[in-house]
Amino acid sequence: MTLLDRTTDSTTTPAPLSAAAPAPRPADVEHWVSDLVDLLQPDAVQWVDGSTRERHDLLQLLVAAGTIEQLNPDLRPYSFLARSAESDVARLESRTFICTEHEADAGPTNNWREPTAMRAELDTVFRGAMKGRTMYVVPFAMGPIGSPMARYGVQVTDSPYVVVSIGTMTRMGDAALAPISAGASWVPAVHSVGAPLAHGEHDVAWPCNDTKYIVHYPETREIWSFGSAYGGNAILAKKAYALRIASVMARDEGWLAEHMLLIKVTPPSGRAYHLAAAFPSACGKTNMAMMTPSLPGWKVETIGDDIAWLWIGSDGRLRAINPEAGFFGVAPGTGVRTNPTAIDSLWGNTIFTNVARTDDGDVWWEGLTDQAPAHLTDWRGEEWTPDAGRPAAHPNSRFTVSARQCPSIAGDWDDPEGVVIDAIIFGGRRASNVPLVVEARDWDHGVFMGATIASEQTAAAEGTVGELRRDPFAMLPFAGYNMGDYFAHWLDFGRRLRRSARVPRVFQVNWFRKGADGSFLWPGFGENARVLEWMIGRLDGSLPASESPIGALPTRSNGINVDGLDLDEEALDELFRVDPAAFLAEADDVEQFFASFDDRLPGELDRQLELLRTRLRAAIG
Ligand code: OXD
Ligand code: MN
Repeated sequence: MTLLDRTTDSTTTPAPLSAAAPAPRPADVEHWVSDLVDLLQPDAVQWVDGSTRERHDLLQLLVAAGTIEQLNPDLRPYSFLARSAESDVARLESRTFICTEHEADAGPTNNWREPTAMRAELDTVFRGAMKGRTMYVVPFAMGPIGSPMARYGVQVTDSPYVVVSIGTMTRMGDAALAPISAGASWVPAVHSVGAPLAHGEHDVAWPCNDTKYIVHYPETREIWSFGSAYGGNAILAKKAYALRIASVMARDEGWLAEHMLLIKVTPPSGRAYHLAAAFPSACGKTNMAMMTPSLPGWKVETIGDDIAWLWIGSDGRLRAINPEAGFFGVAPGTGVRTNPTAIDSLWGNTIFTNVARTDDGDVWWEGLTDQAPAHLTDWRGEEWTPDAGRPAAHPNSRFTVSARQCPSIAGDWDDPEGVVIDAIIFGGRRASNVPLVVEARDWDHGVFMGATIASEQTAAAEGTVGELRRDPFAMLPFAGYNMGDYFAHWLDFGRRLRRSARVPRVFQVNWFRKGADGSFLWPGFGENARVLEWMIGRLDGSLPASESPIGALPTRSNGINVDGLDLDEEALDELFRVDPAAFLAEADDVEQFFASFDDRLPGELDRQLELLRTRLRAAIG
């Protein structure tokens, strides 16, 4: 058996042969790299070209270092398992900083630090941080190269695990360096695991540092990350660039950088619709993006599962791209039954992190199959049996795989012109109150819906609203500027859309409403296609709606198609029940949340809240 069984190329262009002439290095990037060499003091510098040969060499290096192990190639060709340090398993919001001149520009939802003080602090932290290691210089593109929406960056990192991850998640290497050489602007991103090696010191399998920083300077468009190799903290192209820094670029340039999945839905009629949907982390975005619809003749295809960039095209229509090139998905809960498409995508060429290993060298996690294997090696590398009383895979364990491997990937997923968006969906995890689906009255009401998204941190007690975390637009940890200004930007974007060809409809969904016995009322997953069917009926004008104080709901007689579903009348009523008193109580909670934005809250959102209260009071009578 050779280590190299098969590889895929995650770039949009053929992988350059390693023997080909290297891409010209832009002088400004060279200059930046040379300053960083002085600061970080690496033993060597390697410019990453993005070739499959280079990826192979890095994977070999990681196997030799014990960071990853190769899985059984007969079961999971050319795939690997990484086990992180126990302290390095998730995004660290408490160590994520937005450094703007004025605190108010970061806003109440971000950790603010004064930039000069932070630069001085980081200078100490990063000095000599790469001693004993290689510094990789990693050019990358977000979005299809050549797209008017593509944006570029260069990350330096001392983690080969991070390099191969960036290789899957972005268009990386020479293909991205070429537009930078031709003058495209680029965002500098510095990453170190923060574990310098003394001469002759033996490395650990997962180097990292107990002190961590994920620092953003939105005004100068820079990113500095220290101490972690976990994806969300270390693949800086993703959350740090494509959301936090890009949200600021989007505000300044008149577009939107959003925490949204993108799908293409084709009903039996054959006319395709494109939808963008924002859900907070861990609400099933990847499952929805790869949905296998239960309705005969319906097709859902994947464009993106986490991030969307939206803009008004030269035709005046709302367009979107997925700036990423791969999926960094949460493994637990992704199952053969619940998301067969994701499971098919993971057939090979996949890096798994912190999942469990089976005795025959494959992977397993909670929810992959209904029954756990009798024996596993858990994510910490310890023996595990089903009676262990602890999960075998870390709850935030991940798979990293190229979008091209997804069997449901849409033909237009990497169209440089993007896809035309027909509707925007907001969702959260709500055990009570929020109906299965409701349509906003107009764009501004939709912005109000987005601004007030909440998710329950814990299951709600029967009939009452549970512990809520407001996660506006699912962007709470990802907006790189004052969230009040962000709301204003959305409202302004709507005004520009209104002057253009068509304003997309806005919907709110909730797959997670529970009945009196605490069980989910709605089956979810592929059955969510029934909700898409209703939305499309609204878009093409074929389905009526009934007005409610919170928006338009499906009608009882001509609403959601529940044929063949095991759903009794009572459950259906409960799924759509709007309790005006409970919503009035929620309006008070929203008022408090809005108050935290002080004078940065757009007046229109106050107005929307008052309009809602008036409609709710009228409903009570
Ligand atoms: C993610 C997240 O990893 O939202 O996508 O945390
Ligand atoms: Mn996400």
